[in-house]
Amino acid sequence: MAGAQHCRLPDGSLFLGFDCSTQSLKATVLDAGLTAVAYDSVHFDSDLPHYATRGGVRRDPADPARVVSPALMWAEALELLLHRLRPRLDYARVAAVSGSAQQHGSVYWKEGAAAALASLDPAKSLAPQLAGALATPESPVWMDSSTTAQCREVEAALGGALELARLTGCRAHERCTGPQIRKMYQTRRRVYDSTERISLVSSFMASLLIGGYACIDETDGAGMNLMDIATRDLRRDALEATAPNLQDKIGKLAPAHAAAGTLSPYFVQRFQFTTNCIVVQWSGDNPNSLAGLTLSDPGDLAISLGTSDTVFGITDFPEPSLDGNILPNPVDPNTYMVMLCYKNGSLTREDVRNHYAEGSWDVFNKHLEKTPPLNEGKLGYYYKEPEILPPLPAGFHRYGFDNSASGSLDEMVEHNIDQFDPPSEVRAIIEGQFLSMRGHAESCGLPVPPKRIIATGGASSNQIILKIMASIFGCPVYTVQRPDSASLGAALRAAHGWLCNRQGRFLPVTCLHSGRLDKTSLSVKLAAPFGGSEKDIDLLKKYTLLVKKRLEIEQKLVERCRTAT
Ligand code: XUL
Repeated sequence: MAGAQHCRLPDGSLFLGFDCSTQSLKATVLDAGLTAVAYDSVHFDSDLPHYATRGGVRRDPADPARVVSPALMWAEALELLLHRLRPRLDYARVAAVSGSAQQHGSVYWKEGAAAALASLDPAKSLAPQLAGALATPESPVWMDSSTTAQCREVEAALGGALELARLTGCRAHERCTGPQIRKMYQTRRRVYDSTERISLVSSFMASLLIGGYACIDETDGAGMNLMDIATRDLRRDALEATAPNLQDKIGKLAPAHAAAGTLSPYFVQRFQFTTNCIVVQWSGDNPNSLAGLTLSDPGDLAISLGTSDTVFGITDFPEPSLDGNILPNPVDPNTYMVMLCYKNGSLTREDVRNHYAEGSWDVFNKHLEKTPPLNEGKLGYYYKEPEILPPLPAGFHRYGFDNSASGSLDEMVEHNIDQFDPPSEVRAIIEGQFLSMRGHAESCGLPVPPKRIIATGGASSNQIILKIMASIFGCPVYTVQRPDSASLGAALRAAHGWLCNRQGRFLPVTCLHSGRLDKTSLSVKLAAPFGGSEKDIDLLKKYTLLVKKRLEIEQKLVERCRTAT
């Protein structure tokens, strides 16, 4: 057992966690008692307008499936955020820094970049010094869906989609880094050949902080289709199926709790950190959320409502599936996280709000309140972006049922509807998203009904949405004190990594808060109970039927799309 003494963080120390998400860079600072003492953010579109992003990304007008972000924007945001926090934060007290980043995105460092990273001048701004260090200024990000051909090639080379999922944790999805790298190799050979190192967004940010190439961590590494999910080493067959000479460009992988290095002289001198401040491996945003939500029981389900919506839980025995992604747990090397990812999250909810609720969340909520559960048999599929789960092109599909109250799946016959009345549109997107999550969570082995859901992300502050979630999943819904669990998780991981580094061995993350979680900023609170009355159970049964119907229709849409292409 880890003695309490081993688990103590030094009095007065601080732990800084970043989250480089699609639309912003955020930071949360925890003190030694795990209380959040500072928070700030940089919004890419509005704070850094010279990068001309919308929602943090740029779309190629000639090919809307291609979605990229300028990597230098993330570097500039890092520096700006450190300036913003400075008046409230004594950087000399920061013992460790870690971070979270959108998963899958890839940054291509040009030959000679390692030297540029190691010799940054603290008298000058960061981003301009790195302008010449990238083989391409634009990084493909997780929203990119332009690599279908490469996905099929990688799957075919490794024995098919399910076999690839068994070997690497997930089938080839367009956003996965391996297929993205393959496309770079096939279509921009010069960029690929002049690349000395490929970072994920997470390891790119860690590299900036240590002034040298940081390893990709094993958890975010699982989103590449290149790592063996059992051994956590790069797979030679997957590397060869992706692009030549790839192993050296990816480098070694490291556990998420490991130290990537110490903070580089650039940050020490520019912001007065101490020279022994360590940088703990950065990881993906979903794994960091898992840490920030303190998920520890396989009966817990987390739902993150952000730019992407994700659903995840912990398992000891991961089952490969075509729907879900399997990743090593970032704070427990013995367990895994299983995750579903939807591309149509907050931006699509906002789109429906703009069209059917006068652009106002108040009106959106009123619509939710005045429409009955089950939406009088109206079911909607809203894909503003090409969807990942199920793989479908952009488009909205609406159905009504001739016999929705019959209680039998066969008797529920759907018919197309062009448009619902505005309140029903609003209920249809919210119910539809949760019905889909419930159905797909079940099919990849996540607990349904869960013991409890912990909700996070922007929309988790909406009580009415959480009530609907509780009714559809049949369990209570909890929230954390702040919706940004990813940067909170990163700050917690900074503390965890610091402790493991200090002790020279792995210690369970729970030893940081054992018996006193309620007194920390990581505590959860009940936001929407599940009543369990006869009425609630009856409604749950009806939702159960609707989940099946929804997946059945979804399958038909996928088939129709497959035969059309
Ligand atoms: C997960 C995924 C998204 C991004 C969003 O596989 O692609 O959730 O991590 O930042």
